Amino acid sequence: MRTRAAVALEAGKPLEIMDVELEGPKAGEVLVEIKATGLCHTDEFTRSGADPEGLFPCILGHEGAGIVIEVGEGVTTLKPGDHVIPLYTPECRECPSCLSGKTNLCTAIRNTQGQGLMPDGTTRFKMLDGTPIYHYMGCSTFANHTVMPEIALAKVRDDAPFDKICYIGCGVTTGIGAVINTAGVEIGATAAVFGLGGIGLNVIQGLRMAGADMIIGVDLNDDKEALGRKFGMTHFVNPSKVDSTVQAIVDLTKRGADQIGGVDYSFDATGNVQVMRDALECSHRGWGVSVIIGVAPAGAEISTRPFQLVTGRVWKGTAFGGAKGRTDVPKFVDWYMDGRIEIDSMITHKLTLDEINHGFDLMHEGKSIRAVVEF
Ligand code: NAD
Ligand code: AHE
Ligand code: ZN
Repeated sequence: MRTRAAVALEAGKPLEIMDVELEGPKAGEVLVEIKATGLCHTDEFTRSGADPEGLFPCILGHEGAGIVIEVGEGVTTLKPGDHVIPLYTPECRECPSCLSGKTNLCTAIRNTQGQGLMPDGTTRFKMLDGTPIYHYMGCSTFANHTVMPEIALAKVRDDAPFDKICYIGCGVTTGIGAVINTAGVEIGATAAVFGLGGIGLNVIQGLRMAGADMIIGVDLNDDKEALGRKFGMTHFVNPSKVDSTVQAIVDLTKRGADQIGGVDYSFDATGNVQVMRDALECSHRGWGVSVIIGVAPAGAEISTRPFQLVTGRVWKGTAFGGAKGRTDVPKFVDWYMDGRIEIDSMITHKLTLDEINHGFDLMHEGKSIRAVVEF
């Protein structure tokens, strides 16, 4: 079939909107009509050329929602008409990682996914001249239709609005999941969140849900302060306005007779490795846990004095908030529909596919939380 897509032809170039050819679903695969997709900073990271796994030409996008149109041979858990959210972290429930119960990082199709291919080693998308187009994060939601493996689709209730629940496909689940699944934040905790964008604000929302007492937001953009406070942030630090961000956070959190200071939990949602170091070092001696969410450019490395870890701080990372997609994503949709999590006010801009490049401009200008393309 022919469908319309925003294609990343080359690193660093704007996406080009064009008709592309899409082959139907093979065995174990599903054809999905994408109804809405968010623009996550990770799409921009790959578009820019900073992603060591970036391949071109490709169809980016991994934060979508849509409807099943057709299922391939052997598909048993989905049928045409089902509402689904694509999963860049699939859940096969059979691989050693899924069976371990210790991680959400299913390994069933990760190798081919990282090569921009379907599990059989081929692509379903082609340009009209026959040039293959790579898939992206196994999703490619910047297309009106896409083909996905059955194990990479979460079936969700059909009364939930696509233009809101698409955000559960990455940002919402990553932010809230980082707090609940990865950090395991407890009532009364203190926390610092670095980067108050589409992910960081969901970390703040997750911290409020978990019952954190003090939630310190950190961002270079002062406009983020009001947004952060709306979702539960209690204190704000702009690193450009203090001598040391770490010291500012330590000073805010000095409690008890020893006056040591430091947060119980910190989160990096910037992708900047110096920020990751600050996030670790502002966590409390003896027990602070610092969670890396941000994705750093090719070649970037983190560093700190080992003494930071010797003295009890723990450095962790999280992908998709540690969530098991087919199991947890339908629950996140229920939470949203029950009014237990906020999404609507985080969708700051709605765009057509033709306007998608404007969505990246808004992201760079710090004007959007999430821009969503509706088909
Ligand atoms: P975003 O562009 O919406 O937000 C980034 C925020 O960080 C902005 O508010 C910006 O002002 C702030 N910022 C940038 N540099 C800063 C600095 N040096 N100090 C303080 N604040 C700074 O991006 P997003 O969509 O929220 O994504 C955030 C990061 O999380 C990206 O690196 C993205 O690739 C990554 N991400 C990771 C996962 C995962 O599963 N691990 C999932 C989604 C996104
Ligand atoms: N390709 C990059 C890594 C990108 C990355 O870490 N992606 C996260 C999801 S970001 C969603 O917005 C992820 O799921 N990582 C686990 C995985 O298996 O990719 C690089 O540096 O190579
Ligand atoms: Zn994302």
